[in-house]
Amino acid sequence: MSELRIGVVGTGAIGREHIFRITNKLVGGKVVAVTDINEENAKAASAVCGARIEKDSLSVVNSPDVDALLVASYGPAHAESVLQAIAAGKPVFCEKPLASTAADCKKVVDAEMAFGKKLVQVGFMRRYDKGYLQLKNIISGGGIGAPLMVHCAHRNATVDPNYTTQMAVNDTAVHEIDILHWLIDDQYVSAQVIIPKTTKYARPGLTDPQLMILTTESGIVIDIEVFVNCQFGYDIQCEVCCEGGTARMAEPSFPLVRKDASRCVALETDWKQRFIEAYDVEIQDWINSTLSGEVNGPTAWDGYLAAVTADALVKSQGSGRAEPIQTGAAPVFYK
Ligand code: NAI
Ligand code: ISE
Repeated sequence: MSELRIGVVGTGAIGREHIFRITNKLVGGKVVAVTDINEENAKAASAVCGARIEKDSLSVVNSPDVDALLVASYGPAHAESVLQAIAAGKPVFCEKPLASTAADCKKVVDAEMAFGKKLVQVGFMRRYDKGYLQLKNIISGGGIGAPLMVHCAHRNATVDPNYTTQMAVNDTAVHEIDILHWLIDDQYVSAQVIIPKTTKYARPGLTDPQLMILTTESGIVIDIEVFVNCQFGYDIQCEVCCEGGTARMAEPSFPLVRKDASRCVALETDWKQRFIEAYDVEIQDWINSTLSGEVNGPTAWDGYLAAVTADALVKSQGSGRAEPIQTGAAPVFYK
């Protein structure tokens, strides 16, 4: 196969971003079919790439000219499409979260293992981001010793009115949940959420900011500030404090401007630009590996680990206590 013919389920913000990059920037992939429960979004996506519009996810999966599926619908709808793709034996890239419950993630893991070959890649694009890769190299190189603590911030300027307190975990912190265990090569054992004073900019009923604490098997403590109405920009921070030094992720580069008796450096305003290179590398890698017959990005098991950890954090949002995390060892299939 020299070209991967892709069907896309979900053509909202990131669905259209991925369709645009596959069509105009990357090589080896072509979007041939799209579907969305919102007809206008499907039409807008079709206008970007010329793909036909199918009635639903199953009709995309079962189209003979669709080699692989890209799922960018709403989290609770992901598992159904991914399971359809596995049933058809077709590779599938699924945006995070793999599913909105650990139980649904487990269904995907079980179905994939029963099929007997990896078909699923989860959209944890930070694993392709230069800043995190640089941190990983420094830490695994051993030059600054063993990690003891990790300090992170995930700040959005604002969020949609339908964003909920639980989404701070499932939609937002899920990126840190995935990237941090990969970065420090350790397993989470407990999760806690501490609720500070809520900002006046949060819509009524939304708890924002939240401070999330994860501890690992070896005793590393991680704090993640999730603040989705911070007003000033899109700001992702990560600093790893080790026995012999610290490593802080490089900031995206902008010119230093001197003006009005101040020195200013711009910030990104949303995820689309902040991680644009990571998304490009991620989707190109998915196309290449799928064409070569070997899906090799973040796995369904990674999606399951993230969901189990997210469940513990959500439980702690209610209890205020540190909640245990039990995932069990990764099946040999995923090692
Ligand atoms: P969105 O709301 O802009 O788009 C979602 C689209 O899916 C909508 O057009 C909606 O009508 C459609 N949809 C919902 N259920 C469907 C179904 N059953 N069948 C077909 N279409 C369906 O949301 P956005 O921001 O594009 O997010 C989509 C997914 O991508 C989410 O899971 C989100 O967490 C993830 N995401 C990942 C990012 C990353 O950094 N990796 C960034 C933004 C979103
Ligand atoms: C969004 O869904 C994403 O995945 C972005 O990467 C994240 O920064 C944002 O907080 C989420 O809402």
